[in-house]
Amino acid sequence: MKKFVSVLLVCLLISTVAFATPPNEKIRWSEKHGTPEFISGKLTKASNDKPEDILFKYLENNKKKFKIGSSSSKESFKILSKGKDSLGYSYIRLQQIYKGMPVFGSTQVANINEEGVLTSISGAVIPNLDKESKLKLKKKVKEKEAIEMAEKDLDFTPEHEKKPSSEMVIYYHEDEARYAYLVNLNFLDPEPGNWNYFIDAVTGEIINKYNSINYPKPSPIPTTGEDTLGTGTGVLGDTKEINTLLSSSEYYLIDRTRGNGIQTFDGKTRKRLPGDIWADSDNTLNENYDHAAVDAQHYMAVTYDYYLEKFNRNSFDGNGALMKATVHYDRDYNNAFWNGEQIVFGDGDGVQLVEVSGALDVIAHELTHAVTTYTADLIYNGESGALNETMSDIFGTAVEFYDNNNPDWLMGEDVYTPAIDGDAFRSMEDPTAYGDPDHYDDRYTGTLDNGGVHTNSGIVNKAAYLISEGGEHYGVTVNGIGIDKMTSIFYRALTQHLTQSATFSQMRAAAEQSAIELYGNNSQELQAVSDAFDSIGVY
Ligand code: L5W
Ligand code: ZN
Ligand code: CA
Ligand code: CA
Repeated sequence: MKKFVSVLLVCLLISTVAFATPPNEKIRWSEKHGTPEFISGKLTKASNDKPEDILFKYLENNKKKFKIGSSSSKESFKILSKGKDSLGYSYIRLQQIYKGMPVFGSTQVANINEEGVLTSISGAVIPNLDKESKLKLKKKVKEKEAIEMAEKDLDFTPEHEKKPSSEMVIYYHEDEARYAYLVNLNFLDPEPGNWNYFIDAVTGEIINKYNSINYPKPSPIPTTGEDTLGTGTGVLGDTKEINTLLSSSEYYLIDRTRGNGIQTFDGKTRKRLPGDIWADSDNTLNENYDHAAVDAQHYMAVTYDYYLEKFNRNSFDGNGALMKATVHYDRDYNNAFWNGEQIVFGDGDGVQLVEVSGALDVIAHELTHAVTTYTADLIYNGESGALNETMSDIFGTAVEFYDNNNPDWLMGEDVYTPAIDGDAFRSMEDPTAYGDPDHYDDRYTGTLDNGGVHTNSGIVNKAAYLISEGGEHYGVTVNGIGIDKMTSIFYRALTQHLTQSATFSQMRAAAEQSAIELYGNNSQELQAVSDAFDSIGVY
């Protein structure tokens, strides 16, 4: 009897001290890092502790899984942000750190439900940093030298918009971790650039570089006056309402009725940002030169309304951030972009493109880049960069359907090649129509376009299309669930589960987890997601 009691005691002790595996724990392991990239299930017992305490206790108890060596979980992760979602989950975004330094691109996000149960944690951790030989070397390069090396590499002398900056990070690249300076060079002339350089802090080698455009803050503009409604003619000749501000006898393209505002600026065909706040004398914007500004102001408002109505998201940061656009940027400029602060629209050359703000899907695409920055912050390179593009195409298209004025699964058709009917930049229904892949086996593996971010977006674009509309693809049949459910799943994935360096495989896990949370374990919605990802060869 005594022996039985002591065995029982030992068993009890083991089950409480050794933290038995949760019964429904599901782990997807990162092939690259050998650490979990997505864990879901009832990972902890219900608790009244603070969500961050629940998370850090879990991390501490699971240190071996995450391979963080002898450091404590608090020494290995820092909280980046936290909040609560519409289903009552608390989410916490983490940054991996090593000896107090951030590990570039290694962010994680955890979800804790209302009962205080940790239900998911995603984002692969870079393992065994204490065994990385290059992290034992002495740093020899000075910060100033790193900036000079990056500037020399540009092979032109830019007119800087921001003072070149440098930050020391741990950079994991091609299977090894090194100390690197992350140098940022930001300029508009002779061409727009927001270059990130990774310079080895020991050898001075340029390990990697990429351009993710970003610009400075605008000059002050009128904030007082009377909120008014103007009318205007858009790029395609249609009439629409626009929110304006009457101040000192001028009507400005300033909408104060949405979040912290929506503003449109005139670039006056120069390469300057933001340019001058748009002013009109009579609140009727029907001159040819006005058309691009009318659409920018109106379509930003439609995009704002979409995110608020569908996801209760107040502007791109969820906190009412001011939305800004500059039209008439440069001469004949065939592009539009989000620069980290605002949208920038060229007038197009009239052959490849007309004034780019005439396309609602393009405006919503660009503003979604901002939503992404404030949520998963998908790095604009390789697979995470292609996912960043996919998110912008999905919500660009979703806003077009929300506005319900000839919506389609094409991107930019309203402004693309005015002399040719029915074409576009891209198609989500059939990416191959524009040379983009619709299956993982056909992905682009070169280095152009940040590793093909606008090409490989076709792969998950196709999956998103199939989840919504259904269809057969490579012998797999997907039963569509409609655009509202499809976008709810991708929005949840973006805001609750995806992280900076997410891969296509993590995208699948994030979408499936989101479908489970929204619609249940045995739902047809989950089945549609799984089938669609099967059909594009992403597992
Ligand atoms: C619109 C068509 C392509 C959006 N940006 C883009 O990342 C686009 C630029 C202008 O894909
Ligand atoms: Zn884009
Ligand atoms: Ca479209
Ligand atoms: Ca066309």
